[in-house]
Amino acid sequence: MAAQHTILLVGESNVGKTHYGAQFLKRLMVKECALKMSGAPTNLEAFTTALGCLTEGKSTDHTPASTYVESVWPIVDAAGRYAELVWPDYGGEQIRNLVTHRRIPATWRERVIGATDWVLLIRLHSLRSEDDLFSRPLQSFVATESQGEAAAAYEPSDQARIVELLQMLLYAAQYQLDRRLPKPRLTILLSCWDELDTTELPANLLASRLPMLWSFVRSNWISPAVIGLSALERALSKTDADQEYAIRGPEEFGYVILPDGSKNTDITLPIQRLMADGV
Ligand SMILES: Nc1nc2c(ncn2[C@@H]2O[C@H](COP(=O)(O)OP(=O)(O)OP(=O)(O)O)[C@@H](O)[C@H]2O)c(=O)[nH]1
Ligand SMILES: [Mg+2]
Repeated sequence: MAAQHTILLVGESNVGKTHYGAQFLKRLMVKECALKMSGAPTNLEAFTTALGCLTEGKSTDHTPASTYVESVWPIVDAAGRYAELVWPDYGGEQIRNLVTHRRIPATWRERVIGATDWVLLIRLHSLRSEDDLFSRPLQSFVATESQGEAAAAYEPSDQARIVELLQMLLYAAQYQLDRRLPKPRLTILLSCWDELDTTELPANLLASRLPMLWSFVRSNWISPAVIGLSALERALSKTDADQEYAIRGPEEFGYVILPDGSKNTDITLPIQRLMADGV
């Protein structure tokens, strides 16, 4: 029986889920990459608009909040391992709502339980870097508390929200947290890497920018992978076509920064690694 890799692709709105899906699919269809399409993919509608826009050198729209679709891509890796990759596309608000409403709808619970691998997309550039006890004098915290309204206005920091999200997903899937988890494997993709303008290793950057999240991840997973992802390589506009894109084709753009810091234009590698490690 073919291994089924159902990816729990988790990312809030605007992190790059749709563009990564479309670029990944395009690579599978036309390019030399570690993974090859080995049959007819189904349910491509989710990505056809995005593919059309990218071919013209434009970026595509935000996915409607209520949309949830899964596309199934039969793939083989270089060693001949076959898998069905189940790749979702959905409006990222659904992820934000899990945490805000502190409730996991049955549909999402099933997805969490059914997933073989978790891939979390984080766009560091659009996260707020918070003041905390280490960057602000203690008095300022006392001052806020005494204002009385602080409790009502309280909003968790971005990294606290992501930790909360992971805790909710782990709880929904009923994983025991008394020891570190080998499965589901966790891959963190730092998306839109081109915006960050850094030469740091992905894991080091995550550790320095979101230390609490990194500490949570490391204490709960045996070998989390942190990979930089630039699915587009550069910012695209929705209206002004990027000529180079249109001429060379979107598959000529995009790269990943692997955990050891090496850059590779094969954006299918984060998923190829999951297949190589076995199910
Ligand atoms: N610079 C840069 N921008 C990117 C990259 N990938 C995506 N973007 C931009 O980031 C924005 C969000 O990308 P989407 O793929 O629509 O994000 P999403 O996660 O699908 O968002 P929702 O559909 O709202 O859940 C778009 O304006 C993209 O053009 C990248 O690799 N580099
Ligand atoms: Mg989208």
